[in-house]
Amino acid sequence: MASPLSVSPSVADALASGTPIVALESTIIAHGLPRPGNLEAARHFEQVLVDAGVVPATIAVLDGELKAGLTPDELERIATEELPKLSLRDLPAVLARGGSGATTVAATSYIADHAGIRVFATGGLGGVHRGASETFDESADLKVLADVPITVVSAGVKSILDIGGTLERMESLGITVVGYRTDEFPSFWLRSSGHQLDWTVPDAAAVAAIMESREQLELCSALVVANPLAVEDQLDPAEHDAALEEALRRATEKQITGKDVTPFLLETIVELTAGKSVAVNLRIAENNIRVAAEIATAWSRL
Ligand code: PSU
Ligand code: MN
Repeated sequence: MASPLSVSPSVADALASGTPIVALESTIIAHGLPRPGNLEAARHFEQVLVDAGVVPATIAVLDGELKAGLTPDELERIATEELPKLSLRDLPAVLARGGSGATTVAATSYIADHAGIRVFATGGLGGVHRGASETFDESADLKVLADVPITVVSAGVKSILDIGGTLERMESLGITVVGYRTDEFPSFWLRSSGHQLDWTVPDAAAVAAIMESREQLELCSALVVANPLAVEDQLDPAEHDAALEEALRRATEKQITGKDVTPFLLETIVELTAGKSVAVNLRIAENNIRVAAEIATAWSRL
C-alpha cells in the first residue's frame, strides 16, 4: 500500500542533509486567523523561517495526502478554501475519501513526527476547557502530545481554557513543560497566567539539550516550550478580561459544543477587541516561529 505521507522536495532535502526544519500547523491559517489576512500571514510565517536559514514545513491534508511542506498554491488553498478542522481522529476518515483539511496541533504533531520533523511552532495549544469536569471537553492536542516526541513552541494556552487544569493534565500525561526565559506559564494574549512552572530555560541550546536527554531516555512524549510575549506586546489586560467574559457568555448562550468551541471563542474575541487580538495573535505566532527556528538550528548542530 502506498504511504499517504507526501513530503515536499525542500523538506525531503532538508531531512536528508540535516538542515533545520520547523513544522507549522494549518488550522491557525484556516480557522484561527480571519480572512483575507490569513494568506499573507501564512506566507510571512514561512518567510521568517527561510530568513533564519530554516526550511518551513507547513502541514495539512490535501486530496488524501498527509502533506509535510506545501507549495505556494497549496498554501493558498489552505487560506482560501472552506476546509474542515482535522484532529488526529479525523485523519483515517479524511484519507479514506481522498479529502482535504487543516490540521490542529494534534494532527500536525502526528504528521510532523511521521515525516521525521522534530520541532514545531504554533500559536497556542488546545487544552482543558472551562467546565470540562461536566463536558469532558479536553483537546486531543494533549493526548497526542503525550504520545509523540515533538518539541512544540507555543505561548501557552489561551485564557478561554482552564489553564490550571491544562497544566495538571500535562503533568499526568508526562508532557515536559519548560518556560522559555520565564518561570510562569503564559496565557497566550497575556505574558502571565499566575501559574508557576518547574523548569525554565535560558536559550535554544538548553532546549536542544533537553531534547537529547529525552532521546537518551527513550521517552516518546512531547516537550512543550512555553514562550511568552514581551509585556509591551501583549493585549491590554482589562480589554482581554472583558472580551473573554463576554465570549464565554455567548458560547454558553448559543450552546456551542465540540470542535466548534475553540474557533467560536477565537472569532468572538476578534470581534470584541476590534481586531486587536489578531495583531497580538500574529506577534505571538511570529515570536514562537523565531524561537522554534533557533531550537531547530541548535538541534541540527547536536
Ligand atoms: N488555540 C489558538 N488558536 C488556534 C487553536 C488553538 O489559540 O487556532 C487551534 C489549534 O489548531 C489547536 C486547536 O490544535 O485549535 C484545538 O482545538 P480543540 O480544542 O477543538 O482540540
Ligand atoms: Mn474540544
